[in-house]
Amino acid sequence: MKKVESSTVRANLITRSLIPENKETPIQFLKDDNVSDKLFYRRNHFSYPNFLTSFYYLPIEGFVYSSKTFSLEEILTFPPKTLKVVLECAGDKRDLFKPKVFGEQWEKGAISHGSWKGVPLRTLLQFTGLHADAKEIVVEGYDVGERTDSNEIVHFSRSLPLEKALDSNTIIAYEYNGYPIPFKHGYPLRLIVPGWYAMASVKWIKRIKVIDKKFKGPFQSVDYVYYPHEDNNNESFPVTTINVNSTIQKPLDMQILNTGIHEIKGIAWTGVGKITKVDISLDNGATWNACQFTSSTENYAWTHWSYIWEIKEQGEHTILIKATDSEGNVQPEKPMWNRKGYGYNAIERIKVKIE
Ligand SMILES: Nc1nc2c(c(=O)[nH]1)N[C@H]1C(S)=C(S)[C@@H](COP(=O)(O)O)O[C@H]1N2
Ligand SMILES: [Mo]
Repeated sequence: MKKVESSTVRANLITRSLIPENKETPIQFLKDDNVSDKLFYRRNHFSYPNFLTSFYYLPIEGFVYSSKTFSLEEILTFPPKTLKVVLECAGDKRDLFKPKVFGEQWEKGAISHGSWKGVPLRTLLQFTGLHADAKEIVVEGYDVGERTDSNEIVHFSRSLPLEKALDSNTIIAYEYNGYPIPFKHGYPLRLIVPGWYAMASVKWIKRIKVIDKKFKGPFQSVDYVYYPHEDNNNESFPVTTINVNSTIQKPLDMQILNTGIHEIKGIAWTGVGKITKVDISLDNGATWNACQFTSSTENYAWTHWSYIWEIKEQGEHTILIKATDSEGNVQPEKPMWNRKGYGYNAIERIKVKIE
């Protein structure tokens, strides 16, 4: 009998839908901080676009002094910036909301981490200039399709307010982990908006348009809006910054363990500032202990944490994890329920049984 090599036993993406392709990362089994495209979650609103990548140009137009079309070669000549960034889908952990909400039932794997290299958007805008009335920058993707709510045929497009668009960390990326961006993740150019939920990071950029008003595209005015109420749109507000959050990677939820010593470990991340603290509770929140950081803590990147647990008592145990960031944001006990199920970040909770 042929021996099965351990190198052939590996994790795969978990399929949520095939057309469009929506698949999540098996986050419990992820070891790499530069997530390879094999394990990078995929979130698409439409089928993959068809366009000539060998004849690619990026136009910037609208409320600018002079429109300009950049070639890829020209973009590669500008001073680059490389950033380690968490991309998290706003719908990550959606399946945990109670009551449940409609939409892709993402568990904990609609998140990735890697190194993006590109040119700050502001560098390109220095060539075109901005009109005094300029208000927002719209970034349009090559992908198109029909909206289920309006039957309208639209491109995936999103805007950024000037302040975020001109932030030196908002980049037009052309490399991921040292290589051209994999096609499914936005080749040849992708907007990367560190600190914001990943709907802002538009793939396959077709053009950039400066406008003098608020952008009203459906991926901004219908979707990616927090609707706090079940039956009306009162008090709604846009989804932007990533909430402070954490995920346990080991042990697994509902795993059976022996008495003894176990390492509990995982990741924590936030959209503003850095992770400053990750606390663990093994008694349903009565007492909390600090976890150790096992990686550096940096803006926009995820942080690894670990806790060594010595457990002698058999039976069921709940493990709670609560991250805090440098802005004082803490994971709440209850998530902010909203009709479209965005931004879930309640205290991370799993159960294990000790035998
Ligand atoms: N052009 C385009 N950009 C897009 C999307 C899309 O459907 N089309 N989806 C957005 C959403 S909601 C997420 S979560 C991320 C997913 O990026 P990934 O597929 O590289 O993981 O891309 C964002 N950018
Ligand atoms: Mo998303």
